[in-house]
Amino acid sequence: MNNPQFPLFLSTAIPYVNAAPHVGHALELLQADALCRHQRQRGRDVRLTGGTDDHSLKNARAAERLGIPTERLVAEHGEIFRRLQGALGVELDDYVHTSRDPRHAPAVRALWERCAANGDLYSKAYTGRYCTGCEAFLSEAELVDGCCAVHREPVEEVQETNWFFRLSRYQEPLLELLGSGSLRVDPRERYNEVESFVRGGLCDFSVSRSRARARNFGIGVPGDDSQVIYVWFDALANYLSGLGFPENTGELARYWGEAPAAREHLIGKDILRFHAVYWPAILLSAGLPLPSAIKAHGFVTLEGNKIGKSQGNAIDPFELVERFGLDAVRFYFLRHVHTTRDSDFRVERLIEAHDSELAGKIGNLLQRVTTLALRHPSLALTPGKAAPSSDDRELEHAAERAYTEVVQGCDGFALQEALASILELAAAANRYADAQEPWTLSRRAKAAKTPEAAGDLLAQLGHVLWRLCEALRVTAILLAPFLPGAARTIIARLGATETELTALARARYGRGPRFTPQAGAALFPRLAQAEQKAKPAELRAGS
Ligand code: ME8
Repeated sequence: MNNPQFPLFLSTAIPYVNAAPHVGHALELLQADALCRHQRQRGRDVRLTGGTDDHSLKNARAAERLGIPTERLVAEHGEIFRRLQGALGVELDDYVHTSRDPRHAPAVRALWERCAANGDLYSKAYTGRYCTGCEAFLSEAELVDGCCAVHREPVEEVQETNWFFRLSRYQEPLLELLGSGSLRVDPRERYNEVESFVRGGLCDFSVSRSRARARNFGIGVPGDDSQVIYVWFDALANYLSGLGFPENTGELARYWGEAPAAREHLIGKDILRFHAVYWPAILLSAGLPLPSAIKAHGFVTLEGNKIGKSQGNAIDPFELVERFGLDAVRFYFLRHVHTTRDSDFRVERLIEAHDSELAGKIGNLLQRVTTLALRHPSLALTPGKAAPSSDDRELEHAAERAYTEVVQGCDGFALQEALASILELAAAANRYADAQEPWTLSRRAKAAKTPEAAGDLLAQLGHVLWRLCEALRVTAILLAPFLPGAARTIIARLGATETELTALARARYGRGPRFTPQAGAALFPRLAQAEQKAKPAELRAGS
């Protein structure tokens, strides 16, 4: 349901806070932020949410290792996760810390009670193999030499009486939802994975744990004080608790009610089953509306291995922003980390991409155009009266193509392609400048012998510069969801107003205002040179 008339609820996953955030968490926030900003440019009412997943065993164990109360660990780490959005220039509308937000526990209990009332919860004695990394029991088929295939750690045998959720009841309804497209899963390969998992038969799963195993940290099972609610049942409910469930709030009705709205979860591919199978089944049981789409991104890897909090290979996103600046970091993760496939993190690539693509194609063009325009302060930048030349038309087509492809890239969850199209527009503008040689027009106009000759050359120069400013204006609007700061700078340097950036419809070539270019520092100062001065040894080692 991608109708811009309907509100869009988009959530990020809520991370465990057993250690500091890494670039995988940054990737997810950046993708969500870019998607939401793009939708807002299309006039959409969007709510973007995040939070922290506090009641996990791994949080409790991390606190034990540090010798501090779990409450303190989740509060301290939770604040670091919360700060990450600001550092990345991400704007979330809501943030739920599951152990501290007063809205959360009542929502989890209400959800539980609805499932219980529907006859889907029952208690049984059970023996299973639990992976704390996944926070899930694993089947025999999911183990490799007794270890979790993802975390490569031995699983623990657990014998307990737990509450179970009757997932087995929901195989047919889930297949129907998936097959009909009411529950979309992107990309296609992830859809296939979910579909074949559901088709293979669904087993009931444990939705509680003993208080002892949970280190007494969690939300109590209603009516059974010996158990706390399983961390995934608890965490998934954050999507509702932030909207005020079970209270009948306006926000709940707007974003998660019966009225048409898109309800989308952006997650990593490792937690697909929880979102595309368990969560819809819980909602079906509770008689609540379902998500309409699950978008699964790939992993950021280091030398082929998933970057993880406890893998010893974490890369600190705060440090990256500090060292390379926000534009470079946002650009790298949205353009050079594939949206849905795994991508290896390489700092050399980040530097090179910033310098050759952002600085080389967009920054350089902006500098050339504004500098030249400022040499002729009284020159009006206006499109000429003559019919557009074939070069003019080519540039216009490049702008139209970029517009279409940005929309396709965002709708198709291929953000790297949207950004590639914007760069292609900048490349077309550079080709146009090279062909029209406005600097030669400027020189010849200044050296012209007669006012008429100078006038013709200046009119031609005004026309070429207007076309280049227009291409930069369209570039800025299309770029705004990805690099909001850089987009604002481009618009300011063109002497246009920031409201240009608020509506995607403004990104049609030819609708530009009167430009009055302004002087300013280089938009994307080259990183390679700065790095060579700051950290020569490190750069050499990596290059
Ligand atoms: O799974 N690359 O928390 P989490 C890309 N609490 N994304 C990555 C990544 C990487 N290397 N590592 C992690 C949880 N992520 C649960 C979520 S939601 C109700 C509960 C992504 O801290 C991961 O795929 O392990 C997930 O989407 C998010 O970061 C939080 O992961």
